[in-house]
Amino acid sequence: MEKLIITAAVVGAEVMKEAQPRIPYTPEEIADEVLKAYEAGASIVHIHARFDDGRPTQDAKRYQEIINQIRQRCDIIIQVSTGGAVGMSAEERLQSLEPVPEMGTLSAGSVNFGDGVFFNDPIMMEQFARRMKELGIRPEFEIFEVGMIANALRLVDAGLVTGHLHFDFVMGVPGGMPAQLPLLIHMIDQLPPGATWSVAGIGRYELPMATHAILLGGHVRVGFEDNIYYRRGELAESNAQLVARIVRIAEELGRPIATPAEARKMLGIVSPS
Ligand code: KMH
Ligand code: ZN
Repeated sequence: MEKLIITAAVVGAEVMKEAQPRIPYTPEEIADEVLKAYEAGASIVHIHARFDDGRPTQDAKRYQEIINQIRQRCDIIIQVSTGGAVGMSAEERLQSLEPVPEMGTLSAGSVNFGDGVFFNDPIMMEQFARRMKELGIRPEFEIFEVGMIANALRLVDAGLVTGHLHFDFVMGVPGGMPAQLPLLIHMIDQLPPGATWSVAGIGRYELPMATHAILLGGHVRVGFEDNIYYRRGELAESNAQLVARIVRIAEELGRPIATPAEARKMLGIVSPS
């Protein structure tokens, strides 16, 4: 089977230090956490920027600082969030693309998200796809609901996303699709030939969904953005601890781990930023 790409989502927009004291906020904290996840086996890092006090921001300079810090430490593939936090405008969210990272997320539709709505109407999706195409950034489609695969493929049909297609199924967000194996299999069936996919299971669903993905030939995302626990009632020590567990399971199940260079080839990413 294909080598396994592990994405470490080391910091999202929602979890605060009050809930997980080890979540990184500053560029230095984020880059240190990324290095540990890379050393544990992650080949992609998915990042959100935070102010020093933990508030989420999509400020281009802040992303540039984080990218610079990561680049001083390792050659992991850097994927920025264009989702930001619920309630941010498209213009605000698009700023994270300005440092021209290798990858960016492209959320393929609107979805209830906790108590709010994560808004991505067709005009916004086109805007995000167009900007990533202009800058040569490889999108990762974020799929929170089954129908979003068709939304993503509409962008492909319109010529706004070209080249290799990569999908991330986010399963278990309160308001989005549940983390259930039959749903995952149904979604895999909808993908065009040659597309790659990963699963981000939220909370307690992270580990079982990751294990399903390893067995089904997909890829895996883990990290504090999605899950702060190692097991029930026990906070994870680091993002690296969550990555290391996936590496051990994958090795037992016969999936060697992709290096960043190998992942770049698999995802059609031409050159590091
Ligand atoms: N924070 C969520 C509202 C992404 O990174 O692109 C959106 C999100 C998706 O996390
Ligand atoms: Zn995110």
